[in-house]
Amino acid sequence: MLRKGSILLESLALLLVLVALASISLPFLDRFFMKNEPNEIVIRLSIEESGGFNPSVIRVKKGQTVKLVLISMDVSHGFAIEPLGIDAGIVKPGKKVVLEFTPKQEGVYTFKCTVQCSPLHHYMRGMLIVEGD
Ligand SMILES: [Cu+2]
Repeated sequence: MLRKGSILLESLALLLVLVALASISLPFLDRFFMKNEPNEIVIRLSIEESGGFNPSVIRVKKGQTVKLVLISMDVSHGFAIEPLGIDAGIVKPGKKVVLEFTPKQEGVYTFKCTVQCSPLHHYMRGMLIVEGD
């Protein structure tokens, strides 16, 4: 009787360890298996309190078409680079929005969230650096 109980407890402990390991390793696996195409940049969006845009600085080449894959990790967000006339609209939780554009001018541009997503929403910004050849 006692033996059965301890086997059950050990199995439960093992299961907990496996669940913990899976939750720790999944973000790494996601990064590993999510193959980026050339010129494809994945940006994960979280409220500013959890880090905001990740990455928050992106570098692209002038005249080279770039594909931005926007993924919201929590609530609805927006994405706009106003000086370039780019607005991805709403990026819903768990949904991907893909945005393609070809920067024509070198410079440093601010991109920002356009949806009131949290108290620190107005700080949710990033930087797009367009480099020359
Ligand atoms: Cu926001």
